[in-house]
Formats: sequence, structure tokens, C-alpha cells
Amino acid sequence: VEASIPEPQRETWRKHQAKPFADKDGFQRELVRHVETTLARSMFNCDESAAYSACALAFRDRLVYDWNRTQQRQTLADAKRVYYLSLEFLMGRALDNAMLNIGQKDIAKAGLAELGFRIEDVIEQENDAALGNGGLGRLAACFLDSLATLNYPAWGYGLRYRYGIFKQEIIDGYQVEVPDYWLDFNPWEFPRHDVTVDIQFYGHVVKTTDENGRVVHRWEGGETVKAVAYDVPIPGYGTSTTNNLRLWSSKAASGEFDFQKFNNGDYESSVADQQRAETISAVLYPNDNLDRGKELRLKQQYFWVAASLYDIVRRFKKSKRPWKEFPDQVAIQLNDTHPTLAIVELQRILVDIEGLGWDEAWDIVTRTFGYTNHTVLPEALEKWSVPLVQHLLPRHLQIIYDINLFFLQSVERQFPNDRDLLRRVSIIEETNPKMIRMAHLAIVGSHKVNGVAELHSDLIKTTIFKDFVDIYGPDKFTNVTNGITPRRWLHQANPRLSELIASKTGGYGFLTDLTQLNKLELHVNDADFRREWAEIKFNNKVRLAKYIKDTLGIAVNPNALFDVQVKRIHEYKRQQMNIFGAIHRYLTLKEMTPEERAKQQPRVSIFGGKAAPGYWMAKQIIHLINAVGEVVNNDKEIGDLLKVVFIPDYNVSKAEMIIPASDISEHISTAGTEASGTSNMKFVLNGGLIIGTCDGANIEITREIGDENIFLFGNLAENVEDLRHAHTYGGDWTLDPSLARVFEEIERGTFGNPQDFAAIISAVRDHGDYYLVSDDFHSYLETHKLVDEAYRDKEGWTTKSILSVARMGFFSSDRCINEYAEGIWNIEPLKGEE
Ligand code: NTF
Repeated sequence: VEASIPEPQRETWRKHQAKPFADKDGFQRELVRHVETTLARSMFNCDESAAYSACALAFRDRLVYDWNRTQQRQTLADAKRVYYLSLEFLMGRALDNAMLNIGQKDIAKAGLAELGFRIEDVIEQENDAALGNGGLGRLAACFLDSLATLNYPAWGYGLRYRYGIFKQEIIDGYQVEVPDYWLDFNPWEFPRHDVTVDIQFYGHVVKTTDENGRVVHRWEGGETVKAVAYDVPIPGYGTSTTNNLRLWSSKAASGEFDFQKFNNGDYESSVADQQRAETISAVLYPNDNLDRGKELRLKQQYFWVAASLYDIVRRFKKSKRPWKEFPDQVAIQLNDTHPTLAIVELQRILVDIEGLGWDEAWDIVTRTFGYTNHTVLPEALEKWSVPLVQHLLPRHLQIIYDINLFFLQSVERQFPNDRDLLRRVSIIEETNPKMIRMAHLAIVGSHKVNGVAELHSDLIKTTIFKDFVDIYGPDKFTNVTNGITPRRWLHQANPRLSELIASKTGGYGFLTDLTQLNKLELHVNDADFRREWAEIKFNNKVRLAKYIKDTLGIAVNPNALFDVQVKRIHEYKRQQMNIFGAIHRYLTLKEMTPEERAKQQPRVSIFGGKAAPGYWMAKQIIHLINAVGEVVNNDKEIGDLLKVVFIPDYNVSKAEMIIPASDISEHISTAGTEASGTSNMKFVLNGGLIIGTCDGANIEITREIGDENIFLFGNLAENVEDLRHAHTYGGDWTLDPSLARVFEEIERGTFGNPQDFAAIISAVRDHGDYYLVSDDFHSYLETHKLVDEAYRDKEGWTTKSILSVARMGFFSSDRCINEYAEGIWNIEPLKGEE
């Protein structure tokens, strides 16, 4: 307020106020200005990369205008906000999204064309913002898009990693990781060097009493690191609402650049301290569905959580409201357990710094937080060792122990003398060393806990969190089935399909009300429409085939059935089963007479996905896929009947090209292991059919689109435990014969040195087949036969494709965000005058 322009001078200001460009001329003027001034280039020196930079800067300016007004409006209205805390935001590219959401892509296209550039080539220049691993991070990005589109007052908080997820190269069939230094040129962020927070680590706790005789804890000593805010504007589609994503970057705290050392001539070590501070936000941990308990990761978590909470509390305090109104102004959503320390930090701020009583503070805390669980896999459930937390965050450990004590005391009152229950639900696991169970802390500190698909939400209530349902009652636990943004995953990724849908449903209203897709059902028998529908898919396949040819030198026939599995490589996702299936197909084809062979449905098996650098088995699976491709793709007898392709470096922008080109995609996790999956939704929304297990959101997709439009197979989640038991203790377990035949062929050396693949085989054959590959294999192969048959009936296939898309309205992230807003956050939209 102090720094505002006084009223009499505001007229002058307003006269020169930034105005968004409105037409092609205005866009071109901005573009040329940025090339000539911001980039200091000229028309003699303007390549596609410069055109991208200038175009991005022009649209950035355009966004800032709405962004500033949105922030002013939200502050003025003093409305309740949601803060979405996520260690990952897998945003992908921003330019195309910005142009489409603002509604000025046509202007840019025409404007660029007149200057000699194709807009597609300009868009391709942008690096992906890859600050995430997979589904969890991409979900956060879809949520930001929906929050802005629906005009909710919302901020995202994350870390500004200098290195996002690594780039994957495939060398001799093996994954090689290359660092992703993506910040060279990033026009989408605004450094806020004036918005900083000092973050404390290590040190010790001093217990004293204040003047009123009250016990107070002071956290002293240790070291300080500075958090600097970087803001990224998030435009909504067809609205002026532009929300903020605030990413924190770490820096040595001023004064921490140790002048003492410097003056003593110890320049090197003072620079080393500086670098150590910057290490905190240097790199995204590349694990998906796996927790590794590294100290630097804990530092990242606290650094990010403490900076975000300081910021949120600072904003609240400006309103001068009493503390008890904090939960009426602030909702904080914990994306998985990664930000769980926020619960402890808020309690610390309220009790130690603001002087509230424990109970009053705890009531505020629990009314503020909601926790989303994204996995039941035990290896992914976060635990931190007590000695590590004691060392890094001594006061927080005390608070965690107090939270736990009060919690267990209340459990004891409710269920007297059930000591095993206390042991099971305790936040502290009594192992050596003791471990803090972050999910338990998140449940105890939140007012709502949700899973991400119906089956998953049921599973957490009946398995890992069952005791907490007994303690808190079922209402604390709820389901919010995941969704995806149709703006990026239909309109941007598949513009021609989006246009065709618009022509049949009365415009682009479906992009903000996806249930309107159901109008397509009326046109399912319209011959011209069906032809166009099939043609669009075919053209998308041609584009992917060209990409495969250009980058990998493999010629694939776009008339073949494109069978796609793209996602992180993980044993539970069962890419190994897919490649075993491809080998089985190859062997079957080889055994056929040429006449028989000629009748078979040609296929292209397409894989993509990264393995965590430390996940050896996943890397072996990548190697096997590539080794099979090497043999199959060069087998003259097989020709177009089967190709096996591994597309390197799967990421958001590759997904935008691959997904629209799929005929069938694979979502084949062992039942009960994939919490939701979200690419299943993206594929169906783009007119691809899916083969899948009864897992995650596949089940709800089936309910919506009809079981005649999906290929389900395999054992059910409820049988998995019994089957696993039988593998180890059953005695008469035998390997599926077709799978045995596949193993034989691998071991014969058909795909290179069998030693390289021994571990993949023995995980199934000798070590209990934890993921039920053998149990499901027969059903998997039979279902693929049904896929081949169905694909032969081109008209029947098109009908399935159209009807599926028509029934996908439920899976918009808009529906999902509205459910969070109503059921968990209690926030209302706040719209500007458009
Ligand atoms: C992932 N969880 C799940 O594995 C996916 O099934 C789900 O679609 C996404 O979350 C989004 O909800 C994780 O990545 C994590 F971290 F929880 F393991």
C-alpha cells in the first residue's frame, strides 16, 4: 500500500497502462519489438528459435496483464483461496497452451505466417517444463489449468528445480540419463527477488518461560538458506482469470556468504557454502512411486513447505483477521505426503511464534489441511528416520511427538487397552531406527483424506488406512476420481478432432463442459462424420509414423494397428508382460505358413517411458524391449506384420503427439496397484480404445463408456493376495505354457545374450511372480486376439471410438476440481468482468 501511485498521478499512469494486443498487427508489432529489443536481433538474424522467444515474450506480456488484474481482484475480494502444495508440476510446453487459452492462436498463426514462420515449427522450439515424474506431477498441472478456467482463487506452490526429470537417451538398447538443464531461456517465469524467506535448518531447541510463566520453545542456531520466489502465470481457458504458480529457488542467505571466511582468505570454502545452499532446489528426484529417504530430499521438502507457509501466513496477517478465521481464508491441499511437514510447520508458527495455545492451534491446523493419497504401494509410502529429523528439524520432531501423544491418548480413550491398535496407528514406527510415518501424520493433521479413483479410495479404507476409518469414522475419507484437462489433451493435442467435435456439438462449449460430448452419440451413424473421424485418426498415425521414421529409422505402416504403452517403466505397470506378449505374437507368426500369415492383423507395438536411474529391473525391461525390436523389425519374413518400437524420452510434448495416434493403448497394471492412471483417460478422449485390467480408473471408464467398448482382462484386486500366497506356498503353481515358450526363446538367445534378461524371467518364474504376470498372461493373449478381431471390423471399431469419446465427459479435471472445491476446500469461484 505504501508504494502505490497517489491518486492525482494515476491518470498519467492509466494513459500509458499496458494493454493487451487485440489483432494480428498488434501481435506482430510486439513480436518484432521483442526480436529487436529484448533479444537484440534483427530481421537478418531471426531464426525459428528467435521467433519462438519473441512470440513467447509477446504472449507472456499478454498474460501478465490478466494475471495482475486477477491477483488484485482476489486480494480485494478477500476470498478464500486454495493453495495446492506439490513437489511436482509437470507442465510441458506453455506457448501453445497460452495462445489457445487466451483465444489468440489464429492471430499468432497468421501473424507468424506473414513473417515467414510456420506456427507448428515455432511451438516445437520450446523446451518442456518437466518438473515432475509422471501422473502425480501431470495431475497437478491439469488441476492448475482447471482452477484457473473455473475462476477459483488458487495458487500452486512448488520448487524451481534447475534440473527437471532427466532426458532419456537409448544407447545400444540401454537407457542413458542426460541432465535436463531447462532454464537457459524461460520466458514464463518472473523472479521476485523482493519476495524471499529465510529458512532455518539444524540447530537446537531452547525451552524457557515467558513473562506470563508460559512455556515457550525457541529454535536457535543452525544454518539459514534463502528461498526466492519465481512466479509463473497460469491462464484459464476462455476467462481472464490467470492464477499464480509460485516456485521457490534456494540461495545462500545474505551474510551467509561468509565474510569471515572470505577475509581470512578462505574464498573457496565460502563459495562452496553458497553452492551447498543452491543444491537444495537443484534437482528433481527422479523416482516415481518409490521413496528413498535421502537427507537432501527432506531438506527440499522442508525448504519448500516453510517458504510457502510463511508466504501464506504473511498474506493472511495482512487481512488483520483473528487466527480462528484462518481456515475460512485458507485451504491447503497436500499432494501426497511430500508436503506433510506443512502440518507441523503451521502448528509451530501458531504455537511458538504467534503464541496460541496448543489446542486452539491444532484446531486451526486440522481445519486447514486436506491430504490426497496417490498410492498403496508400500515402497512408495514415505517414512523419515527420527534421527534424521531430530538433526535437521529438532523443534519439528518435538511437535510430531506431541501430535502423536495427543492422538494416541484420544485413541486410547476411544479403544481402551488395544495396544496393538496404538502400535499400528502410531505416527512413529518402533523400528530401529524409529521412523516417522508421513501418511499417518497427514491423516491426523487433515480434515479430509481422499483417494484418486473409486477402487483406490475403497482400498485405502479397507487396507492401509483401515484403522483410521475405525477411529475417525468413514466421513473423513472420500474419493475424488482424477481427471484431465480437455484443453491440453484434446484441443491442443488433437486440433482436428476438437474441430470436428465442435462442428457436431454446436461449438467449443464441450471444452469447458465436457459432458456435452454426449451430443456426439446422435451422429454416430452419420457416414461423413464417421469418415472424417477415421481420417483424423489415420492422419495422426501418419504423423507419428513419420516421426518414428525420422528419429529411429524404423518404417511403420500407418494402416497397422498401433498398440501403445507409454508411462513410467515399473514392474507393477507390467511393460514386461506387454513385451512377452509381443514375443509370443512374433513366435506365432513365425510358425505360420505364408498363407496363414497373410491373414493376420499387422501391428506396431509402441513403448515409451523412463526408468528411475536406480531402478535396475526397469532398465532391464527397456533393454529387452529394444532387443526384441532389433530382431523383429529386421525380420524380412515378418515385414509389416509386427514392429516393436521404443520411443526415447517420453514426456508431455511427446505424449501430445503419441496419444492421438493410438488405436489401442495398454493400462495393464496388476489389479489393485495403479491408484488411478490418467493416461487411460487421455487415450480414450482421443478416440483410442484401451486394453486394461480392472484397476484404477479403468473401472470407472468402463462404467461410463460401456463394457462393449473396452477390452478388460485379468484377475481382480480381491484375488491378488490369495494368488500371491499360492505362488509361494501353493505347491502346484505352474508357469503359463505360452509364457514358458516365450522364456525358452529368450533363453535360446534369439534376442541377444540371455544373461541380460535372466532377472526379468526369474522374477516371474523363480521369485514368486509378485505382479501376477503368469496368472494374467493367458487372459491377456486371448484379449489381444479379440482386439485383432475387433479392429478388422473397421466400422465397428469406429463406432466404439465415437461412443467412447461421447461418454468421457466425467473425466474432465474441471469436474474433479469442482468436487475438491465443494467437498474439501469450501471455496467459490471469483470471476472478473470479461
Ligand atoms: C500416482 N502416484 C499413481 O501411481 C497414478 O496411478 C495416479 O494416476 C497418479 O498418482 C495421480 O493421482 C504417485 O506417483 C505416487 F507418488 F503416489 F506414488
